Amino acid sequence: MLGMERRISRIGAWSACLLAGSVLAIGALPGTALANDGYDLWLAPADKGAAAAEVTVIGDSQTLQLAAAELRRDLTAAPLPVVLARADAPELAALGLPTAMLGAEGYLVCAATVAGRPSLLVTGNSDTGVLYGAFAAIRAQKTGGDLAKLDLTSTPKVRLRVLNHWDNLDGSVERGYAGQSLWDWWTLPDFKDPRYTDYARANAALGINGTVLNNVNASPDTLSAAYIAKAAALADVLRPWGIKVYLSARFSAPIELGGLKTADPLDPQVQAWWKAKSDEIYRAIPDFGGFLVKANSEGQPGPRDYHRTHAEGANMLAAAVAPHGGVVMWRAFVYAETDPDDRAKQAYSEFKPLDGKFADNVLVQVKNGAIDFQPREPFHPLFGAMPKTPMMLELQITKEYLGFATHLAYLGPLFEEVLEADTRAKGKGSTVAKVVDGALEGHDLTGMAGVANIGRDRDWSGSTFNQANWYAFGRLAWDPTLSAEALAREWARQTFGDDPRVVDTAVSMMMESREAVVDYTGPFGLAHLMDTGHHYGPGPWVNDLARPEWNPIYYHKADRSGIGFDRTRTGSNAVAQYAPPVARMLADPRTTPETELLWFHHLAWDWKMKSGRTLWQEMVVRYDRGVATVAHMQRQWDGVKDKVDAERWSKTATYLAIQHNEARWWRDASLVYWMSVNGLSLPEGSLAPEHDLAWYKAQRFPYAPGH
Ligand code: GCV
Repeated sequence: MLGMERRISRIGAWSACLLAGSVLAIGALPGTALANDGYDLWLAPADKGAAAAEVTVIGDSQTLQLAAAELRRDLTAAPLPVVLARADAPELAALGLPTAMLGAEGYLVCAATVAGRPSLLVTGNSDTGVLYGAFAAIRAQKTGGDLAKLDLTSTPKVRLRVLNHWDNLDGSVERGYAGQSLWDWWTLPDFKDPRYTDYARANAALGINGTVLNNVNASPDTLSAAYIAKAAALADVLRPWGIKVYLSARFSAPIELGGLKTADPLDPQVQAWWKAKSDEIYRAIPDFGGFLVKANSEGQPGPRDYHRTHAEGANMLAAAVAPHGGVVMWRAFVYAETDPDDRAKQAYSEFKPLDGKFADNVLVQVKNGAIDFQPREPFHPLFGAMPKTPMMLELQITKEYLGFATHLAYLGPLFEEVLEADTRAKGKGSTVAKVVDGALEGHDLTGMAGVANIGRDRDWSGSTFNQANWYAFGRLAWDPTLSAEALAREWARQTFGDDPRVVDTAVSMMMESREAVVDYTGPFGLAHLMDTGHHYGPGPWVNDLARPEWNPIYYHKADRSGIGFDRTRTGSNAVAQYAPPVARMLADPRTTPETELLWFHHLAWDWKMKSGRTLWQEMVVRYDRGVATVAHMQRQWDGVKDKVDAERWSKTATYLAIQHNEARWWRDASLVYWMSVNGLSLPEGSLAPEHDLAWYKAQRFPYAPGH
């Protein structure tokens, strides 16, 4: 096994204004032969040879000037001079533009006569809205839009579009695979690395408007005066780009930092400590967004330590930030050995009864699935189950369970799958997207969080294609109804240029990549089969960890007679946590989607699949398909060697080779283990696993990143 040893190692449909003018030539992206380290992300500068746009700014703000600079650099051959102005500028009054419906952050880009001059107008109700409009115009041009016909109107569907950095104060990043933390806490607040500005630009281009700077497994020191000053320095850099800073708060900080004897949320001294701490933060960061909290999960302190509820804990913090307009994002990722029956049920059991008990400025932040960011999970049953509470969706952009930075896995389809899932909470069409964007229950406070895959690597995300996952998250947070495939195409054009062969190839690879990972790591709803701690590589045999729900055997329950977790009435009855039509569908293996079969059912190895094959035969087919898809991606990438700069092409090719080896490793290790349990042999013609089970069990990865 080669690679392994080496590394033991929407735009609103309404048209706002009429466009006049001639058809434009679209500026081609630069030639692709030169080395490219991927630093530019989706902001590759426009062709230097093309005429830069003439840009006029009406109004005076740093944000408007930044928007103008973006357009001057990256919009080329504009048919009209570009005018940037907030909608309340007197020069726009006579135009009667329908800007009221843009809200606080939306934008409008269209042809208009401004101060007697035909112009391409970029406007919005805030400076940030104008900035988003500028980026939208550039994106439209780079993705083949005709500037002469540009008529863009868009308003974000989700209010808080937030990256969650799991970055520690020592510079390490939990589950980070792109180098050390971007934040150089040591040299902050004095030195503001220019990368902080580039980070802000990249996010603003997508509409991301918040960042939680530190790990949810938070150090209390984050809230010390010294670190508040460092966070304030970052906030100063990010502010002009429309990005607010948030902090993860350790629930026991009043004890560790404040010297109190308790962190009981009902204790007046504790409440006073958090209020004073919040006041202190807001003095340094007047637009501080608020707190993110992981409580009573994986050893973190929380209100349950004091026999208080999550709502009592969250509301205490919410009261501290409310006078300043802050919010609390309270995570529902909770599990403990105290609820042994089914880890997948615990968040619902603890949170559902609290619906209606949270303060107005609290969002409950829920992972896409009930376990933990597995390559495929059914949507979390809390979506649609807490109508009185704003439910924030948490997605993982960093690929903890999908091959770290080395495996190519475009997560757009995973994100789309959960957003499109129908909770049936209020009848058909009650999608997770509608829960999250507030449409289903009329919530105004809405949010989406993505666990960042950003580090100090030159290419930011550890590989070129990983950048697409950051991109897709940001764009979906703006509009959860966008299509994963359209976003892949958008990203590929901005990343690789206009050549249709390269773009089509990249999109094709991306769109098959996630399902490949599902196939080779565990098909049909199998989950949590990875090795311990670092979560890299297979470990379906692991059965000796202290807590039952840490062991893969807890999740697959394979024995001689069958495999899968019975979550129906005869098992944990987790299906009952879903709305009745969904619960009915999932209660019967014949109506459960095959993609989630073993998540909900324990089935015999000879269960007849829709294909006519037995479950065991079909599992082998899927493992093989996963490996074959990676080989297909390799062939496709080989086909564009002459069309992509050598630097990005080679790194991607090498990573695909690693992925191919490791897909084979996952397949072989899994099959050899399943055979040791079920006593079956491989269907005729199947490749025998390369090693015996003992060999796979003996592999150790003490220096795997991100752990
Ligand atoms: C930040 C999983 C990860 C942990 C992570 C946790 C969480 O358990 O392995 O690293 O901790 O999820 O989301 O809090």
